Amino acid sequence: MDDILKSFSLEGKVALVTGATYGIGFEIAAAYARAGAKVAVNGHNEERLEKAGEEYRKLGLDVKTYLCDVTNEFDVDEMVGKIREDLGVIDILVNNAGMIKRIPMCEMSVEEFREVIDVDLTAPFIVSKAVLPGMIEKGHGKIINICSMMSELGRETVSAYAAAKGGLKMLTKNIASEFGSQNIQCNGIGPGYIATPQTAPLREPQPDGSKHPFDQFICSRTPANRWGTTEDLTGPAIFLASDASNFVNGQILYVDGGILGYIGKQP
Ligand code: NAP
Ligand code: GCO
Repeated sequence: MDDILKSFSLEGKVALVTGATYGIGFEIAAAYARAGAKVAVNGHNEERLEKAGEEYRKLGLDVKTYLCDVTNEFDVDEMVGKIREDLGVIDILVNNAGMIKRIPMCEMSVEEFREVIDVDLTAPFIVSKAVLPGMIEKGHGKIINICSMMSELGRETVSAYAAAKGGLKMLTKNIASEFGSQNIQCNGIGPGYIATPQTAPLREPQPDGSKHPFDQFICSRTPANRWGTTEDLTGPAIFLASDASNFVNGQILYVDGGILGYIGKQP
């Protein structure tokens, strides 16, 4: 029994979580620190990163913060080098940093489309490329890409986001294919609709105090009948970072309260 539980431990592992100043990234980084990992927390806004550092300290968690825009290859390489000096070679990477633009496709400029692709798809390529040599050297590694319902489903107004998250699913499978023989596992987590700042505009109550129509829509599409919490993602994130998942590779683990398995409420 003890051995089984030990296989879920992250004791002594070095983890980098991108975009961990709040939301899903913050919760995963905190969970990794609690599970024994030495955690590098990334963000691209100095003020928010400092504030997040204080939040982690208040929780009694000893993490190190790294300011870097993950779309900039030069800065990412520098950050990964700095983490190596401070904490050691990275064992676990979570590509979590992300953004969304909700704009009808014909009104979206190509610059806006490219910006979303850059953060949500190109950045995971850049950061994975920067950590892979260390993982190969060390003889093992875990890369976890934060995908989405939009890795499988479309919806009005999120063309760039869906294109990026669909691409991220395939980047996940490709990293698994290319580096699996070197004992590196790359998997994705596909969160359902999770209550974070990213989804706050979809949950704001109406002026008359009633639920936002999108909020009602999501609850009705989710067999669990609620939004997910950031805590709902921590168990799966620990599993995919730990030795307990050493033969799991190229998979997307959907943590969605059942959305993808559900045809929808009968009328
Ligand atoms: P969020 O609340 O908007 O947080 C996004 C994080 O990414 C922040 O820490 C932000 O930090 C960081 N970030 C954005 N651009 C960055 C950049 N260029 N370089 C470094 N950091 C950057 O989002 P969330 O809801 O927690 O989502 C986290 C991830 O899960 C995203 O990839 C998102 O697409 C995905 N996801 C979310 C949901 C959901 O329902 N919430 C569902 C499925 C998937 P700073 O702005 O402080 O730098
Ligand atoms: C939206 C949402 C999403 C979710 C998430 C679903 O506008 O539809 O913001 O796309 O955040 O990615 O898994």
